[in-house]
Amino acid sequence: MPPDQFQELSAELWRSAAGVLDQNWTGRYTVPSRTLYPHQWSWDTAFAAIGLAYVNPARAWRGLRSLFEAQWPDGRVPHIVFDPDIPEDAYFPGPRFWRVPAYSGRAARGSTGLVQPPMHALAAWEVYRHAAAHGADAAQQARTELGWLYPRLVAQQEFLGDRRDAGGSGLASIVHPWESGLDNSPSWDDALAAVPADMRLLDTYHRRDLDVSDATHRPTDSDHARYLGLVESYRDGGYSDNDLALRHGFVVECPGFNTILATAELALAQIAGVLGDPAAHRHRERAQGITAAITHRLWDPRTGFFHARDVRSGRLSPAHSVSGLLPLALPDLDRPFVDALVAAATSSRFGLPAPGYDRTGPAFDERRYWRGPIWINVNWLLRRGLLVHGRRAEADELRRALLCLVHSNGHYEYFHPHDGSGLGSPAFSWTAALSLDLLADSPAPAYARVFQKETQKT
Ligand code: 2M8
Repeated sequence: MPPDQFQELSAELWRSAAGVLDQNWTGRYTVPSRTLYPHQWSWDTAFAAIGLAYVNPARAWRGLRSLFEAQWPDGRVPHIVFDPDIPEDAYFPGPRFWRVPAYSGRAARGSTGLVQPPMHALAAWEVYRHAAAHGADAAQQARTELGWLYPRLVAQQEFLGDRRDAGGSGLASIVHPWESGLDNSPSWDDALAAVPADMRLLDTYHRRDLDVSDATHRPTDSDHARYLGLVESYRDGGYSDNDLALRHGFVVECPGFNTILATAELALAQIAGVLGDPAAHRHRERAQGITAAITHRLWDPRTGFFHARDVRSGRLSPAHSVSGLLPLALPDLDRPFVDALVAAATSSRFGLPAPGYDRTGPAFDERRYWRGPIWINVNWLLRRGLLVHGRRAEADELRRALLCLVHSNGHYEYFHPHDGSGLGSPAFSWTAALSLDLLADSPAPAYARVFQKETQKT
């Protein structure tokens, strides 16, 4: 595309992306989508903040604060925080199903008891980093908000690194596919096969998602029954993480989730530096430890790829999912792994922008979400990974492809892996937010460069 045409595309996309974020702002946080997801979602809030950093940093901070106000005393940050003004039947499973006590005093909102990938430290760092461009008051606010968030972000990491280390391997386990953020990925199929699908749950409860979206895009009824059964089991055990591998039906180490856990430690190292907390080196060491555990536990030398591990059976999932490409975002990943991931990302299995799952795999489904379509957030993480490892040309190409995809098709939740047409919700916040960051062409993350320099020194 000629440069002036790309400039025009950029200006249009900037306006429409800012418009989507505006439209999805509730006054306290950004909803992922007005139609399908009318509450506050955890990692969506982080992605929204990364885009709001350019157009409205005060909203970015407000959203993060609003989410962390619902943090549990044990440090977990809930995957959904419910809006008490939204009717119970607007989203299922709603607060009545989860039966979680509200933890935030007078402003209390109910929540789920699950988590999502801890993207928030990285988001907070990004918002902080851009604050000075908005003037002295914004810079001052950024410093204050960072100070408020830091201990809460540390508590979130400690919950995941400690309470959720069900395999004793130094990795956090997820206890539900919803915790991965890649909900319906074929990566969970093997582990889910051992979970009974109690179809009676679907007679008792109404699937609200099917009222507002196409059933061929959403999880099947039997998968949904398994999801509900897993929530009931975790809920009825008081959301306790004791003896998870013995008591709970789904305990899995996901490469994408743990990559984000490690990058959060790197962002915390940067934040600690700004706040004068001497713990910065401990965060870096934790990131190194998680990186080592990912390569030790989740790499399969036979496939040359990272796979999810079922902690209960000990088996690696055979699926090649985009989450297996995400360790590319780890600055401390050894060169042979980096080369293998770049080769996989550009191979016929994926191709950039990468679909959520192997194009040649038996479970590939062009429309069903997380089983084939292209998502902007995981590709945004892949671009960062390419930048972290100095793959500038591939990163630039991916950036342009993502921007053209969104510009031609709209700010959809996900995109058809062949023709790029928009699927799912049409005005989706993280697609808009990350488009703003891609347009701004943010360079390789500062934490990665510092981290690389320091490890070279030692
Ligand atoms: C999707 O997940 C929710 C459950 O959390 C759903 O399907 O109802 C996923 O794409 C997840 O990653 C995302 O955070 C959420 C809201 O956008 O939607």
